[in-house]
Amino acid sequence: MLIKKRPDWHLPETAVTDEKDYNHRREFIKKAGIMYAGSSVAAGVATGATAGFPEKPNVNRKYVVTDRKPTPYKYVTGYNNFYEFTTDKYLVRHFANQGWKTEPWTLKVGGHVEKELTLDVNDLCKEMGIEMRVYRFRCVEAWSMVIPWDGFPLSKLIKKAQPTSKAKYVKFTTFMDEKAAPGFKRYNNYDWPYTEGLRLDEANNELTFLAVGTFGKPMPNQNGAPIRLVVPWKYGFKSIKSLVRIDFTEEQPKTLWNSAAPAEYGFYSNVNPKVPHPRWSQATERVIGEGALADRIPTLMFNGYEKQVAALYKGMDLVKNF
Ligand SMILES: Nc1nc2c(c(=O)[nH]1)N[C@H]1C(S)=C(S)[C@@H](COP(=O)(O)O)O[C@H]1N2
Ligand SMILES: [Mo]
Repeated sequence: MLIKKRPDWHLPETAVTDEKDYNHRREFIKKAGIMYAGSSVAAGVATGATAGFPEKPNVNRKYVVTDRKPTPYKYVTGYNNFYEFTTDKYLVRHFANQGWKTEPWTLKVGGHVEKELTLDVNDLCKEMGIEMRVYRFRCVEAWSMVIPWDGFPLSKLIKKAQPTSKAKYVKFTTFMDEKAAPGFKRYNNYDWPYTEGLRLDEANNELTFLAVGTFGKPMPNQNGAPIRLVVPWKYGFKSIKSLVRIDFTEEQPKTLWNSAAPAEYGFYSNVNPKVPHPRWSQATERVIGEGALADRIPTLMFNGYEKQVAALYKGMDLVKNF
């Protein structure tokens, strides 16, 4: 059995799997008789919340990406990080669709709130309404995509939850079911469950999104069904998947990656081309897409969302608070 002490992104960039390996994996998947998701939605791939989706995506034109091509569906749903299942990006789709049930699903909201909430995710979708936003997505491993997400702003749920004056941060927690996902035992050096955190004002920023789908369809399991966070100006690991709890806290919450390697994965983790990862540059990124896995483009400050978020960090030392 493979026991990895360090995740993929602890390897140098050149060690990251290239397109040739992707084709190997496709062969493996075919031979094993596993359905391969092509460029359209594959039959038999489990998804999360199915209620509340509009017939046609309700695109919010305020949040579109005009300077880059959208990433094809097969990469968005076939090249994933979800360590609860496997550290192999090309096989997450396989392991996340072997009976893991993501509907129905309960999300609890607690901590410093007026009243604890226990929410059925389908009911929540209907109540909040679903819109589509296209965001840039930048992984700390220096690759990127452009992804259409379906969901609603986190601020809408925060309003419903009514945090008290003690609430200064928001803590997010992923599901933990050792029977449903092999990663908990295999990578037992991590402090499971996967947790993440934001400052309350970051959580209330207009961009911070709870996604329940992609490409106008309910969220595929491998992308974090049925409900996940999307924080487009931060490195991808902040966009925690398959949420079971959201808690309002007084203190800055502990997070899985910050606990695992505090010198490498800061609490803030804002995309910043000028602050290198200790073992690689963050100045450029590899664009994931057809025949262009090696194309590199410059990385933008706050992943191109400076206008929307710079005010959150006014006067802060962004090197110290990386
Ligand atoms: N629970 C959980 N959430 C997670 C991860 C994970 O391993 N577990 N990986 C993170 C990382 S490193 C990235 S880049 C994104 C990947 O999201 P995607 O597979 O939908 O592109 O999910 C983030 N959220
Ligand atoms: Mo990532």
